[in-house]
Amino acid sequence: MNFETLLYQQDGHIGTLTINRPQALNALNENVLKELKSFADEIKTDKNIRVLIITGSGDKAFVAGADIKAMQGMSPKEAEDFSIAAQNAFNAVETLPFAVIAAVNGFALGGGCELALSCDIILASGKAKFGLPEVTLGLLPCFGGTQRLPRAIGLYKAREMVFSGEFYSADTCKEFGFVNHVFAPEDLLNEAQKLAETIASRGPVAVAKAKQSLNTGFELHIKDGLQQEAALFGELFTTEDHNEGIGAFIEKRSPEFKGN
Ligand code: CO8
Repeated sequence: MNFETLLYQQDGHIGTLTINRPQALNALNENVLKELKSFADEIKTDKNIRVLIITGSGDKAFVAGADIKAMQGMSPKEAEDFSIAAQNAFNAVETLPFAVIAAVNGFALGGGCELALSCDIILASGKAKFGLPEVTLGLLPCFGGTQRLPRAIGLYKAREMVFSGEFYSADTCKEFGFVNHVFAPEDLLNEAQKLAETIASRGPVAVAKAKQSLNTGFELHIKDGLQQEAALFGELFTTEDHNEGIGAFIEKRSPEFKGN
């Protein structure tokens, strides 16, 4: 995979994607969004990948938002299209059929915070800062922030973050409930890798279907969510992995999941 604004490295079942525009604090321009969407479309069928870690290049930023310089002079139609392109890219990340961990190594502002919110698990460095400062620019969060943030932390805290445009520490965001864990900056990637290894050792189809049940079930009436959960559970009984998992437990050994 060859991209201008993204770096990708794969080690066994774990991929690491780095948003790589450090000169602009990894801000998301049209090219990054296009490449992110192509990347997600390309890896979604790769059965070898079990976990993706997303991080930012350099030690200052995860992603400092949409590229403000590129937004200058946009027409209303271009702005709407830009928003839709970003939403499409983030939807593609959110629906990847394996776990995606955001390793937030610095500023996660605007589109950067929204990118993290499209990941399954958010780990942050103690020096990370999160925020949706769009209103400070006379704009609103339009890469999914007004939708994913209240679903993650509730409307009241989301309104405070969106209306104030303030930056929040990683610890505060952990209290708010959308940051899973906060680590010393030098430990962040190792901790992300450790969690990724744990998840990668589990049944990959089970993780994929659990993700589907959690993410799509969250939007459904509980009755329909439960029905979907039961159906997905049934589907797992068509996999070799479920025989391996149950067999390994009975034989008192570690399972070796193949992903089918
Ligand atoms: N876009 C473009 N360039 C950026 C961005 C950005 N979001 N953030 C930083 N940069 C650039 C700076 O311009 C600077 O470049 P240069 O050296 O050429 O001047 C370089 O990165 C380093 O940044 P700073 O010198 O500002 O670094 P500081 O440490 O002083 O400050 C901050 C770091 C606090 C992160 C500061 O850079 C900042 O406030 N950045 C903007 C954060 C922000 O407002 N993000 C939200 C953007 S809006 C958004 O994401 C969604 C809106 C979607 C609308 C789309 C509709 C079309």
